[in-house]
Amino acid sequence: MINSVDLARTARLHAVKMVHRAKASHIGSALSMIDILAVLYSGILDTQPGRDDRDRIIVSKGHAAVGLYAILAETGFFPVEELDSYGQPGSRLLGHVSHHVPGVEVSTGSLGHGMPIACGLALAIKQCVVCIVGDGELNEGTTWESALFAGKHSLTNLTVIVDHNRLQGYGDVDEILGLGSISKKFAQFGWSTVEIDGHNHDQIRNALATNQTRPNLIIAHTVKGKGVDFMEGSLDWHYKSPNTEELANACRQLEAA
Ligand SMILES: Cc1ncc(C[n+]2csc(CCOP(=O)(O)OP(=O)(O)O)c2C)c(N)n1
Ligand SMILES: [Mg+2]
Repeated sequence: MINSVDLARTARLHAVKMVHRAKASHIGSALSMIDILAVLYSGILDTQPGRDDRDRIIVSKGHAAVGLYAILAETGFFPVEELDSYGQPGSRLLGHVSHHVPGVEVSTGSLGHGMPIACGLALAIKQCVVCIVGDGELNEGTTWESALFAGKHSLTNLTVIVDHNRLQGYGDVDEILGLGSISKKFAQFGWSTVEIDGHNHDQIRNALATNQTRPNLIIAHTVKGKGVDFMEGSLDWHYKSPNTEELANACRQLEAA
């Protein structure tokens, strides 16, 4: 079993360096979900590529690709050195999640596609299917068609984790198109729901470990930009890239964590 706390810290450091080097966006989105990914890839699921009976993880919020790439490299899917090529011409590490990268099940980035694919997979196979979606992403109409479908087919091998950081690309999720109670809505569609601290690894593990009798929705309360004080809860870091000084400051904080 990999130590998920160490994995998350290392992945955060890679992620800030990658977006700095590539002058890329979405660091806040990546830092928001890295704890969830670190637990998922710490050995509790069997995600080894090439085996038909592997568990599947779909990161639907594909704009947060640096977080996933850092975790996949650190857990042996491809060499860690390759992370340096992120966003460079010819690299397979593109700005959004690409299935050309070892370990990635589905290319994502156009929001609203991961959940329907996860539902179809969960209907077709017996293994666990876990899908991470953004809270702004829940505004996509496909969310609600998928929720209805999963409830109707009692997809007990399906878990959807909402990265509930309360921000999307241009503002506050509740102000832009409020979701009301996500939990009550999914319960109405036949799901079991649980709310957790999305940065607490024990809570993430426990929310996944339950014996499911229905599709499982985990509402993970998170902080966009988690781990770097000037990025936490700030909309700026959806699109901004850290300059050299900001990178040094971020690395100091993450190394000391
Ligand atoms: C279909 C579609 N519409 C718009 C976008 C542009 N876009 C990229 S990220 C984003 C906000 C996503 O917010 P959220 O799901 O809350 O993710 P977070 O970054 O907060 O984790 C938007 C609107 C997109 N990628 N796909
Ligand atoms: Mg969000």
